Amino acid sequence: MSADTDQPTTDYGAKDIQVLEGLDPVRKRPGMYIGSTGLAGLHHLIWEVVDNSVDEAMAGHCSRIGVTLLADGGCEVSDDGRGIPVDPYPSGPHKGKSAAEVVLTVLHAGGKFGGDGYKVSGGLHGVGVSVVNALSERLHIEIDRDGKRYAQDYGKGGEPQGKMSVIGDTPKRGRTTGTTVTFWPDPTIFHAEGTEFVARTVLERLQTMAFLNKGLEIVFTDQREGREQTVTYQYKGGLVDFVKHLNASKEPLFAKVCQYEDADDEGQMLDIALQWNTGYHEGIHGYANGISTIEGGMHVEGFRTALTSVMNKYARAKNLLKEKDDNLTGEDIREGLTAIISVKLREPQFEGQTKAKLGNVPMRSFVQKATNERLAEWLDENPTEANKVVKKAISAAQARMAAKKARETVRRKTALSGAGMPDKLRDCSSRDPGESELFIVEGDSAGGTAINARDPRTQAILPIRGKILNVERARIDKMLKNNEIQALITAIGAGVGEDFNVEKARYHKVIALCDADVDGSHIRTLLLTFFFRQMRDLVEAGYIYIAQPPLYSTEVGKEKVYLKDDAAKDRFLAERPNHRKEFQRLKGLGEMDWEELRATTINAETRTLLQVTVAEAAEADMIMSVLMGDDVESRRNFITTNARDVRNLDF
Ligand code: 0RA
Repeated sequence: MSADTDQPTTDYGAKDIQVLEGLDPVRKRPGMYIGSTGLAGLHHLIWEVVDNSVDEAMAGHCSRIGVTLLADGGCEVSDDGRGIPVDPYPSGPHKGKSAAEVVLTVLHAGGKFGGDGYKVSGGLHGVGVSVVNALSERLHIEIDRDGKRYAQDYGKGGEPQGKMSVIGDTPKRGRTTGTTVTFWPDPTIFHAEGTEFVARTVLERLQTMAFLNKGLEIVFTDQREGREQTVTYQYKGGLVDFVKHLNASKEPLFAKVCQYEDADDEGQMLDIALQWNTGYHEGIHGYANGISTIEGGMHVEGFRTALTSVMNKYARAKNLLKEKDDNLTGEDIREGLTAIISVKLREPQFEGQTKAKLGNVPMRSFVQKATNERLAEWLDENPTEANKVVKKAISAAQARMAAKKARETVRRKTALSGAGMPDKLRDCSSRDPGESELFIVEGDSAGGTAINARDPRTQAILPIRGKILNVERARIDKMLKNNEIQALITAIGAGVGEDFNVEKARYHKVIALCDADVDGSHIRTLLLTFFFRQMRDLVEAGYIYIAQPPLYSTEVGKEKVYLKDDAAKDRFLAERPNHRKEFQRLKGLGEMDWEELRATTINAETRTLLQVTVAEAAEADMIMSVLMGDDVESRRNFITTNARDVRNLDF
């Protein structure tokens, strides 16, 4: 540039400037590329490599992807695609390197070669395999193409160890083209949580990928010692199978699944499937380029808008709505709906707190238009099913109005009786929610003991009797009529359901204190379900806890010793091999006097509390339904297969 004219002085322009980015920035700030260097980031490496193979599948060139966790800690991802091109660049900054080497050593190289044969799906995972190479201690690639097998190795940080070279011929039968990437994560990068992959995490993601890519076969193999297993996912029905899978633990309102696809010339694609169940909760799951959009976004917005409008039009056309001006709300219509909105697009923009909300505005009208047309068609073609949906929405509307009345009653009661606290509540004297705790205690007698055991300044006790209503089955209007629930809502003081405002909560610790027996665990689960459904923000704020009364007691000399659980008992025995006294299994809170209860369970200095977290709302939604719903069989299956993974729910 010349300073006085601000014009280029030669025809040397931006097109000629080659910025070669090495992999150093990735090792300096890994979080920028993979989100974290914890377990989530570690698994991100797998998603990144698998996404490339899925792209090849989406382009129609790959039908099988294998993911293998090797006994030595590595991860191998193979596909039967065309194989990444290996011919050397004839000129330019990468002269002599193969395209594959460029993909593995140059940041953001993915979409920039191979003409339009290869489009990177982009998004959160779309940072490229070079990032995986940069964060690995070692990486090996093998490519089958043109009858030859090519291979290349990379060392720590993605340093090439020699050139891409032919190591033999491709097998004469079976898979003759494809790419296999094997990497060993660098332990100096993932030092905090280690480099051990979690099979369940990988399986969940691969299953979702298989649902989202109809027909694609994904084979997971764990070769690690003692954990050997092989699982194959392949869904001929794609999203139809996905929706059926999600509704399997519930009772579908009808067997049919509504499904439609669309694409335009801007590269926008959609694939949507939906089915209602007889439950009351909404489960709309959005994906953009295979990435879960937990916070929703334009695709989900477009779907919801169209759904509300189509259903109202249909109900009105068929004279199913009594009042002329009475519309079904979106919420009424979405009650019991399970839907998958999967879209694909160029350059997705992920926004929101967790970068899990799709921001591309044109996607809204694209989904809206397709849903307006195709869902309306589906309703016309399936009148029996359409009728059931409308009926369900109408009854949801009635329940909504009844619930509003019930809420008003609760509110009025609160206003009338002065401070308005329930009779059974023994409140604490502090008015600072930050230091106040509410113990919900099962049974009046244990309640009495807890009242003596507490610190009356900061600890409130609310005894509840019997089993509170099963909230998964009960609609909110019924639930709100229940005395125990009313007392709970009033004591917490922050409203309920859509009116709930966590900032008004009177306690920042709400602690379920239940017996260590079957009834106790049932009541605890019911309480958690209620909090999850109706006071979700309380769970998300980390205000819900589970008290842990001890399971055993024994005597050492004259002193009574309490042991929290079997592990504590084992530790105790290991330390005192000569212990001869009996262990008593404590069934109920009632077996302890108030001093014992204080020491073991209530006193903040000596107790242990479990904090209840909702890490994945969608996951928790399913767990709650399985645990509380009507399908006993799936409940039993779920508990036997996942018992160790649902520790947060502690049933
Ligand atoms: C660009 C061009 C071609 C294939 C690929 C990329 C490709 C990339 C990956 C990454 C993982 N698996 C893959 N498989 C293929 C093919 C160009 C051609 O053969 O015409």
